[in-house]
Amino acid sequence: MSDNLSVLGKARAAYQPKLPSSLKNGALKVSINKGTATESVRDQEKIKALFPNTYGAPVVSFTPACGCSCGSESKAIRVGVVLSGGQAPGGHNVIAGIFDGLQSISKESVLFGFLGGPSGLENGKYIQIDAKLMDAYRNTGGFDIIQSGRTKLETTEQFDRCIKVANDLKLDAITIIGGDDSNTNAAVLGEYFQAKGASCVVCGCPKTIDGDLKNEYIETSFGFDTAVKTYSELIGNIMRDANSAQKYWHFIKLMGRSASHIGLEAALQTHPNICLISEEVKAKKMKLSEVVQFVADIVAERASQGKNFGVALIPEGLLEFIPDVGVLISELSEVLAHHEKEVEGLDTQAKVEKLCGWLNTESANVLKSLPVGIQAQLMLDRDSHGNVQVSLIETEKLIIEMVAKELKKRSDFKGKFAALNHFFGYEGRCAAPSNFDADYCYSLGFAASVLAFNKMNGYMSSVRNLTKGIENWTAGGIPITMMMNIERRHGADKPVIQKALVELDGAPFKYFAAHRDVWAKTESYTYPGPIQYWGPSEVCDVTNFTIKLERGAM
Ligand code: FBP
Repeated sequence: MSDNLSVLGKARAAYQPKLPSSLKNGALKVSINKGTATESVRDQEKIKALFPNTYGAPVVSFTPACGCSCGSESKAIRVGVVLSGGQAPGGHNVIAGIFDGLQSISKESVLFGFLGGPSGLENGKYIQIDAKLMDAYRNTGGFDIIQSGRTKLETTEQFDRCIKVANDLKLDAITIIGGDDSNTNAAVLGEYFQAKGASCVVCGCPKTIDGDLKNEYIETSFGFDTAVKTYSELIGNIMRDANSAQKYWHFIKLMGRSASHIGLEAALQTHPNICLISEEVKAKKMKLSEVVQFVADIVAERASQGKNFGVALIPEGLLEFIPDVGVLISELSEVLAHHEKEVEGLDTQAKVEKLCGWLNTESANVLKSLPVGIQAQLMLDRDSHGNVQVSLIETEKLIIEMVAKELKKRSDFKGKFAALNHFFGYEGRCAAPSNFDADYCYSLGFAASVLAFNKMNGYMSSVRNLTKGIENWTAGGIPITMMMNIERRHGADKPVIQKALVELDGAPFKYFAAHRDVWAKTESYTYPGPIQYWGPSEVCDVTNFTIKLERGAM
């Protein structure tokens, strides 16, 4: 056992995650049931042309095989695992699930962990994960067992290097544990491997605290549950402080690069006075000034009741969803991709001047209207997948600044507006997984070992029926191409997994919308407290509002 485990960590290490019945008897005792051929969610012809070998594969579900002693041990298999993208609670348990699944196939099976994300795979940097190492990380948060990274695998040179590594290590399968971009990587790599006749298959596993990698078959991405519970604990603590001192407004930016699932779930758990939902802002075509008016109205209304305090939740991706700012960001991404060298080394003001020459007039005006700090943040390098790095944009400060200005203009505003800003993101990504995430991740990993053993190329591990009790969870695999569409990235059309944004006609948003006016005016705050790992099941095994409302379980 690792020396750096706390008292809680040591006790937690002994937790045995639960498995759905189809996986309980080991990876060999699984029957694979195939559905019919599938299609991608959009752009079918284009995706089919890009994935001629893996497109159209059926959804598969696992059921328990016969209980006799046949198939109790098989030939050992060799698997490599990659942790990719942002950390999410439960990653170590996915690896534990793969490890135990491989052991159930043969005690001689080998699991390699590629170091530092996809670059470890490309460059052949790996360690062998043995039982001792695995035991030191069971039920812990973080990705530190092999670390993570955001390298995008996209060139044939990179793919060929991956094939060489897979061949050198005699791998039967590679499992990429990641979000939408990383699983896109998995699908592209799997397609290339098959086209080149490589015997190794590539599978994926749905990770991201953002909660935006979900669909009919992927009910939630792992890590969302724990991360939001962690943020909600902190938000609840801040609410109690706000309600005790009654002198500050707290503006809290919450992670979630695009979708507002984290903000929405945190709102359902804590009942803030304000929670902006990016998808609604976009649907209502609200300008930045209108968003500011909306927030200022609530601040003013509370002040008129003598309440110069409150809590507002701001989704990290908000700016991209405000139509005029969103257009500016995508134009900027395009322009920066094509004129990188020309603006290199310039200071913010000079850069803005130069870039405005290539932007449309409206976008140029929006850029010029923003504070210098935000301008600089919007022009920062995109990540390797072409996304603007929203965690580096201080939207919460921008909103505070603009609301303060707006209130100053209002002659009837007699209150005080003292605002503090917070950003909760990295605080939640490596928390010790909740019981739900510990079990879910372990099951996803175990299911991934079944996909690997059965050579199911281009599949994502899937565990469903998550609100029905683990005995009713169903495991299987989903062809990744089924989730894809074509999007503009780095100034080019690319196949990517379609992000699941907050649905405004979905049950979680409707519940929020039905309550937010009361929450705005009152202190209906709820204080979720810390995640509980032991105790009554209704306290420690609860999932979250989003999945329960989406699945009709409350
Ligand atoms: P993934 O999509 O890779 O899971 O990462 C999500 C996320 O946590 C976002 O919420 C956040 O915007 C981003 O990662 C931050 O990235 P980085 O860790 O590179 O700063």
